[in-house]
Amino acid sequence: MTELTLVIGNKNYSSWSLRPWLAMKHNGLQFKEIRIPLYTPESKPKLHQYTPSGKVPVLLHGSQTVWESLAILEYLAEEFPNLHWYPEDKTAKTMARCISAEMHGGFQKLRDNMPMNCRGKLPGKGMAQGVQQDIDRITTIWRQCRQKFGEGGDMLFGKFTIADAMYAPVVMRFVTYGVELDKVCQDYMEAILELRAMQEWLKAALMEEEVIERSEF
Ligand SMILES: N[C@@H](CCC(=O)N[C@@H](CS)C(=O)NCC(=O)O)C(=O)O
Repeated sequence: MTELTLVIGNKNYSSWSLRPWLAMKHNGLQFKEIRIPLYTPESKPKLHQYTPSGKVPVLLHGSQTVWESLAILEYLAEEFPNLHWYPEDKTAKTMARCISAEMHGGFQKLRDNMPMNCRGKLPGKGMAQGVQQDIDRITTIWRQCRQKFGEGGDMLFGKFTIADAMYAPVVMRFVTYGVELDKVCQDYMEAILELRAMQEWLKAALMEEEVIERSEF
């Protein structure tokens, strides 16, 4: 099999890196990992060695270079169709695609004001104008998915899909900033946190020592 390499940033901070990493680990794909600490004087030249966008994540697969987290996940779903990436049911799959795209392109207030910081314990911080609206929309999505499609497992569509990978960094944000949620959302968050692959990511994140000032309060 052609080797897969995933280039990622700091595990404590890089929310976009977490998405494909989690899906690949959860699906049991073997891959090499290159970690580039972000926002240092050396970061950009190193990133540009691998990707034209100068950002992580980036997947290297034979002669293919794939950047943008959602494009990487879609690429993997095409390359490895025997693994589980999306729900089988067409309505559920369409919903999974829509909410993954909504995450990829949206929730800017939440992303700006509650940066992922796995080590951080910052309850009450980050609740700037507009953040609550993002939280309300995300929790509405989670409740709808769990209620309509969640049978057969603890994930948004029962079994783990790309949509769960896309929302996993939001779970980390809600933990770090102590966002209070209803039971359906709380149970979903706990299920994400208990995933073996998520535990592996968090263990490594907690061992990192780099501090990215722009992601700290
Ligand atoms: N839309 C991109 C976002 C990628 C992104 O912003 N990555 C951040 C890290 S989480 C990055 O590489 N920052 C380094 C930089 O901009 O120098 C994706 O989905 O992959």
